[in-house]
Amino acid sequence: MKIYGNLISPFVRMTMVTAREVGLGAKVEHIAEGVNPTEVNARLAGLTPIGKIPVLETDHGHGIYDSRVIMEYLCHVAGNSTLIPDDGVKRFRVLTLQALGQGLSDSAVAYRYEIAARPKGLQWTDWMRRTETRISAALDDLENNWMDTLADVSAGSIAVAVSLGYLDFRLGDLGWRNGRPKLAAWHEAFSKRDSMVKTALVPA
Ligand SMILES: N[C@@H](CCC(=O)N[C@@H](CS)C(=O)NCC(=O)O)C(=O)O
Repeated sequence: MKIYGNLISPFVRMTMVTAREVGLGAKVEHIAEGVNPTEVNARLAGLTPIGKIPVLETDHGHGIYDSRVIMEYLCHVAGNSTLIPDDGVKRFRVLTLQALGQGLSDSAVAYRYEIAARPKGLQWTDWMRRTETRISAALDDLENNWMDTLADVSAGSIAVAVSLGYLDFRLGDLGWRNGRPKLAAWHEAFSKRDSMVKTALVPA
């Protein structure tokens, strides 16, 4: 199977970390593929009409997206039931933590597009301020309410760890660690996992 997309995309990196965590690192071929929000990527068009990365191409040639579904697919193929637990209470805590981590990346990527891609005269400052408060609220929630669930390696903790790495890479000025010592310490420890080290972003 193949996963298309650049590791700078937090969503792509989440799937590549997951592949390694479930023991499929050697079975997944990573194909670096960039996307531009204003252009169609013809190489991805046959796999996804949405045109976002990541996309997984199965050995049967089917496209699977988005990152949440790819993460679940990788767990399914590997027969792994720890990253997305079966047990009801744990399962929905983990899935909600995953949604929180991915929501953080959604906001951070959109904010980055606003700064780096949108023509200066069209930037929407009220939206940017609202997005900053959304990111801040997500980080506070992680610090105050999720440390117990983050203690387990799961689809949720992967999504959060990768999103925090993306904030470091693209939005370092936000200073996400300030006032969030538990989250900062957790991220430092999680980032030492082999799956994170092998997919780490190298500053340009
Ligand atoms: N919900 C999607 C989001 C994926 C996404 O936003 N990917 C970005 C790169 S980080 C993208 O492909 N952007 C191109 C575009 O918006 O056209 C997922 O979880 O996979």
